[in-house]
This record gives sequence, structure tokens and C-alpha cells, in this order.
Amino acid sequence: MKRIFSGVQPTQNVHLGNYLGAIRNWVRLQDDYDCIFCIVDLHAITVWQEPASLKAQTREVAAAYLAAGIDPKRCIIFNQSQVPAHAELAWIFNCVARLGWLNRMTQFKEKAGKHRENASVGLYAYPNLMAADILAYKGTHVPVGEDQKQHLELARDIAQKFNNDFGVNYFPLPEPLILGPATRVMSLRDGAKKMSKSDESDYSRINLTDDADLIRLKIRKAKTDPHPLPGPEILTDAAAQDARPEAMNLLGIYAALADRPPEAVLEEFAGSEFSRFKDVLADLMVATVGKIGREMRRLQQDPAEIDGVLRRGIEAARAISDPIMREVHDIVGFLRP
Ligand code: AQP
Repeated sequence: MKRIFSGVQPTQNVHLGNYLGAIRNWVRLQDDYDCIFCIVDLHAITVWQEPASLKAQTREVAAAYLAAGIDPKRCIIFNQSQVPAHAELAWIFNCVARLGWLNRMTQFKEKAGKHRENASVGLYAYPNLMAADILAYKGTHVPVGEDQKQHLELARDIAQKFNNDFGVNYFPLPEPLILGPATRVMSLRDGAKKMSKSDESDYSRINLTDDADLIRLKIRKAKTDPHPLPGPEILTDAAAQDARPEAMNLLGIYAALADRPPEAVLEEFAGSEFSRFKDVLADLMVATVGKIGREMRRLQQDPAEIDGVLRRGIEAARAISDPIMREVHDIVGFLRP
């Protein structure tokens, strides 16, 4: 059986990058895999989260999953903190993983930045928790973006070392699931930075809950360059692409939302002015993302519906992870009197 685990952190507003880079791909996987989609609130608190906002942010991510088309009858949707296996297995993995392995993780270096001494221990040990997320369900496949590949490698190393240390063949080595060319959505204000929940400028991102007027305004204000749109030849010229990151970003977003190959989009718009292209992009975004946002707003007005989905997901997740944790206790040698 192939089992997928993946998640989004309820850190702030869910945005177009989370949708195109993750959630939309998951919708396409639910027919072929046994899918577990988590709202990873334990990961979220590795950086400060206002307790008063965290619950609403958690429901917002759940609403995004549902509105985007993840079917709670076929997939397990729940929030991480409510299934004890995650924190418990992460602790065991803290004792399996080596300091040297974590020291090599580039995402910690990027996120902690210059304030390394002041970063939480949780942020440092984040990859061990991610390994626990996957292995608490014996997950076999993880849809990963470029930024998570190193963490998945570490999860494989942890599974392998656990199996070696205890002389068992217990945990599978989870495989990355590469889903065609990755859509990495960049900031609308700076094509060199990824679109991110934590960017101070709300104009850098399209939140899934933005209404039609705000989507149009943000696209109109998105940074571009003074040249007309390039033709398909730019796709084989890395230097030309590097020189026009904002143009390439808007083209990539359009191609992803239209579900068309970038070549076809470039052929259609080669030589057009950005003002015209932005109108077409905004129309497409209102039709696609705007629809998801409307459904999210409807769901968010009825927290009982979201909470019901999460409660059923928590039960289903525990039904899988509780027996696995009992076996792990036996393997590690914990007494269960
Ligand atoms: N800009 C992006 N383009 C493509 N994919 C993206 N993802 C995030 N940003 C982009 C993918 O979304 C999934 C969930 O991400 P996350 O919530 O775990 O956190 P993150 O990657 O740290 O996302 P943010 O928005 O940048 O959050 P903050 O600002 O809180 O750090 C992942 O699969 C990720 O690849």
C-alpha cells in the first residue's frame, strides 16, 4: 500500500504558493494513494504564534484543503497536535538523529538567520518532527518541493538508523514523490524571493481568501519590467530568465493556473504588453483562486463543519498511529505494565 503524508503550517494566510506548490497537487493524488493531510500546528509553534490566532489559522488551512477539493471521505484531514504519536515519536527520533545531521540542514540556517542563538530548539529539531509525522503512519511517499528534499533525506536516514540500531526492518524509507516540474511561486514584489506567509507586505502574495477586487489590485501592482512579454525561446536561455524574474514568475503562475505548458502560454502572449497580460491573468485568478476563496469564507463562517472534519480525521489518524506506537514502544524497550 502506498501512503502519503503531507502538511501545511497554520502560520498565517494560506497563499497561492501553498496552493500551486502543494495543495493542488494533493487533490490529484487522492485517487491513487492512501492520503493523510495534516495541519502541522506543532511545526507552526517553532516560531512564535499568537495563541488567540492559532486556532483560526488552523481552521483556515483546513478550509483551504476542503475548498481546494480534498475529499475528507477519502483522505484523513486533522491537526497534528491532537495525535500524540507525532510529539512522542519525534522525541524518540531526537535520540536517534545525530547533531551533525541537523547541523547540515540549510532551512534552519535560512530561517534562524543571524539570530541562531535565539532560535527555538524546536526550529532546530524540526526535521526530526517531520520524520515522525511521516513514519508514525509508516508513510511511503511524500510529495516534496525543492525546499523539503533535504528534510526528506534526513527522514530516510532516521528510519534507516532506527532499523539498524534496533536490528529490525520496521520503518519504510519514505520516497519523494516528484510531481512534474515544480511550481515555485515567487513574491509579487520581488521575483527573487519566494511567496511566503511571513512576508511583511501583503502585496507580495495572493492569499486564498482575497476577494476579486483585491486579487485584481495585487496583480495590477505586481512588479514587472518595461519590456514586452518574451517568446518561447526564453525557456532555453537561463541568463535571459534570470534577468526577468518577475516576468517569468507571472508567466509561471498563469501557466500553472491555466494548466497549460509554459511554451504554449509564451507563444500566445509573445510581444504583448504586461498591462494586457495582467488583465488576462487577473481574470483567470479570480475564476480559479477566487472560487476557492469564496468556499473558504463560507466554511470559515461555520466552524462546526470544519471541526467535525478534523475530529473524524483525528480519530482516523490515531487508529493508524496508536498500534504503530505500541510496536515502537516494544522495539525500543519501554515497559507497558
Ligand atoms: N512560494 C511557494 N511556491 C511553491 N510552494 C510553496 N510552498 C510554500 N511556499 C511556496 C509549499 O507549501 C507547503 C506548505 O508550506 P509550509 O506551510 O510548511 O511552510 P513554508 O514552506 O515555510 O511556507 P511559507 O508560506 O513560506 O510559510 P512561512 O512564511 O511561515 O515560512 C510546502 O509543501 C511548501 O513547499
